[in-house]
Amino acid sequence: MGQAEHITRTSCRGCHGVCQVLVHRDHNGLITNITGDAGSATSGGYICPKGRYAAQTLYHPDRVTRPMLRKKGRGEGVFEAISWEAAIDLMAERFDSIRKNFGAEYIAVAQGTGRPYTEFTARFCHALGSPNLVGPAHNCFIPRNICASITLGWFPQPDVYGRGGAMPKCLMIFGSNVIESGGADGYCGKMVLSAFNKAEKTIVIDPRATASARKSSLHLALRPGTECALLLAMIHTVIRDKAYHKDFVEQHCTGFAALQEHVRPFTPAWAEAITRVPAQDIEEAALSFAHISPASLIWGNGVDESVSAFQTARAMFILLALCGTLDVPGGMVRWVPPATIRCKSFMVDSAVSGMQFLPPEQKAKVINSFPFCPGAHPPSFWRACIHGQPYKPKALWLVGTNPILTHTRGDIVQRALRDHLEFTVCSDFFLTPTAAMADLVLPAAHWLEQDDVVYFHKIWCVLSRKKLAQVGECRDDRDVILELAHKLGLDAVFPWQSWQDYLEWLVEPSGMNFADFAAQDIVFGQMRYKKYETEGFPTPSGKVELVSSVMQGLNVPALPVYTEPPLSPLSAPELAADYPLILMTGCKLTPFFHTEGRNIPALRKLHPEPLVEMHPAKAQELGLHEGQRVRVSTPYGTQEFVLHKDERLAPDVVHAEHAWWFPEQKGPDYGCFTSNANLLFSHDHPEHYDPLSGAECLKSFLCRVEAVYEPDV
Ligand SMILES: Nc1nc2c(c(=O)[nH]1)N[C@H]1C(S)=C(S)[C@@H](COP(=O)(O)OP(=O)(O)OC[C@H]3O[C@@H](n4cnc5c(=O)[nH]c(N)nc54)[C@H](O)[C@@H]3O)O[C@H]1N2
Ligand SMILES: Nc1nc2c(c(=O)[nH]1)N[C@H]1C(S)=C(S)[C@@H](COP(=O)(O)OP(=O)(O)OC[C@H]3O[C@@H](n4cnc5c(=O)[nH]c(N)nc54)[C@H](O)[C@@H]3O)O[C@H]1N2
Ligand code: SF4
Ligand SMILES: [Mo]
Repeated sequence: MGQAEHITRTSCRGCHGVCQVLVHRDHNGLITNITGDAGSATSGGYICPKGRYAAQTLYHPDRVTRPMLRKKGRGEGVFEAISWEAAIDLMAERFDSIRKNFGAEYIAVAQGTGRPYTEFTARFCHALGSPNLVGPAHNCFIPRNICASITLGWFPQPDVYGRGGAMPKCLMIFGSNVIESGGADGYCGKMVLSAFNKAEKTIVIDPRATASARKSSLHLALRPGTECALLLAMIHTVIRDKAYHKDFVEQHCTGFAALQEHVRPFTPAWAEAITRVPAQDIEEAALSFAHISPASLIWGNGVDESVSAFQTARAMFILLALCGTLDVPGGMVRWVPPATIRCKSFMVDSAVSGMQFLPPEQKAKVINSFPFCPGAHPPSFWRACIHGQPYKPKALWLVGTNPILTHTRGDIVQRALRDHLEFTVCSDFFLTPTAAMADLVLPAAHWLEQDDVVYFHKIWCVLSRKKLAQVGECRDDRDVILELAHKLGLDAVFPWQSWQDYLEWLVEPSGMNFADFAAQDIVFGQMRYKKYETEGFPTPSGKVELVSSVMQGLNVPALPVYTEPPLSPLSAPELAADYPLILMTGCKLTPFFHTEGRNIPALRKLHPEPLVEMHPAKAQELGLHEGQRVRVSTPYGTQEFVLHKDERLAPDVVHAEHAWWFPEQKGPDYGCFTSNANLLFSHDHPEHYDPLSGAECLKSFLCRVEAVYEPDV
């Protein structure tokens, strides 16, 4: 390898991607190193292992580099390389025929977490006329987003950058571990840590004593799944002690009297019995959040993956409103995006998702019975593929997702893909367990191979991304979507000729072309605070709806109520006798992004095996030792993990990692059914879902842990 001759500033997309990084290339253009960018306003020089070793994914020998068509049975692993033209022609022909003969709802598009392609996958699905966009959103972030839109009309974000001249004085981290995992939801762990270190009061609400919990002023180690009860008691306290912001509540909220009445029974003592958090700690957290201003909040999957997910989010937004922290510097703000770059995030402008192009009669055909679940409800969708209720989808395009591992019941997902769907396409970097089932596999471009206007989540600034490499025939997902959309006659929704053409259109109002924009690297929005004083809140009443009129209209509880997890020591004591441990799954791991990274040597070395974490005292009681193979069982499945003692947990709470597969093992399964935390859950019990968002209780279940018998020879 020659000496590094070029260093280019770009932005990483190894996770939700907020870090600006420096990519070092040698004189042959080969990427030799990736480092943090100390001058970055979004990441301050941070880089995590996923970013640092990104070129190991880019240049990986197992990467899919050409479109591949299945030649033998599904999952037999025999593919033939075909041209892009043939691949796109085949998709256009199959999608068109299904659309004409059966209806567009029979074609579904599946996508993963927030990734570069998301604004175009949704748009393509809706343009085609299908409501069946399938993704992990019901368990992640989007219920909070939808809840925000009905409660206050926009999604408040923590103002942890200090650009408005104030940093949060009180910072609450609630069911999020972004400081350790590296980045999430548009926030870099380092920037959150720096705000955390500067705050006068820090409150961490997490069943585990995470790094931030250990450093916090107050750690509430609640029982998993009881967040809503905790929040109801915090609201009770703030109202009881008249600690709420009276002017804000009087001028900008509806329903205060009803709320006051509603929370009267939810005392800190009531919540202590449910959450295990001492009543005085609940009071201290509530009063600190109300009195130490500005107060800000980082929250995460700890609140999403529960049967109370939507009501928890409602309670949280109510607390934010009562504490008067909305849209103040250092509080929970509505970012102002750069005015001269066209919007590219459907989180900011729902029109980007193309939902307006979906006819109402098609919208009604969505496979989803939950009022606030976006797109298709994945468990319902996979079951529909097999049982045909309400109908049997025929085609599926999976773009950047590995649902055999990341959705519950990968066995059902695999059956749907292998035995039921008529035509499946998977766009990915690798032949994952999911891609191995597909009829057609498309080689996706990696972020190092993409030019982009980086907008998703980072709505206080927009970043640039630059194409710095090209491996084989890998191609930007969005460019593929554009070509296919044009073949299917969807030009009105996709008026851009090519990806490059779209990028030029996005930056056009700024007077720059894409090259100028890319050279500038970052464009800031002009932040203004307290915009509600002149604009109100974009809800039906124009105010923050403490009592939600939208929920009243749907005849669902319009003030937050707590639901006990369906499998818990309180709700199912008989079951708990056999399954005495509370199971949390899928807390994010620094070296991996969900299923990604298991085949990257530098990352796998950092975390070689699938772990289940347990308190040392409990391990001792069960006679289990560090590094031992153990079975984790629920009433719905048994999977194997390696035991890791972890003092951060309560003695009756365990954590099993998610998304484990073993690319070094034999396909098509690559060991994906051995240590798959998502095989421990069930699909067919309605009470296992949040009735409002369809969220699943991935962080509050019951299990037992036993040694795997290993014969002594
Ligand atoms: N039990 C349990 N399960 C969970 C969770 C949990 O906490 N517990 N967390 C859930 C959450 S929060 C989420 S968001 C989901 C995530 O679920 P998914 O988004 O399905 O995550 P991945 O499995 O990483 O799937 C990504 C796949 O896309 C490929 N890929 C990456 N980038 C691109 C790209 O730009 N284009 C294309 N075409 N392919 C790409 C990767 O190689 C990988 O195979 O998992 C959920 N699953
Ligand atoms: N390195 C890395 N970074 C990632 C990802 C990744 O896979 N790897 N995934 C990305 C994605 S898609 C997402 S959605 C985000 C998610 O990132 P986070 O929101 O941080 O989600 P988790 O790590 O799943 O859980 C966060 C914390 O919630 C706690 N928790 C568990 N159960 C409960 C509970 O019942 N109540 C409460 N209050 N807390 C609980 C856990 O102990 C954990 O510390 O991370 C993103 N960033
Ligand atoms: S935290 Fe995310 S964006 Fe930052 S370097 Fe790591 S993978 Fe890249
Ligand atoms: Mo997520």
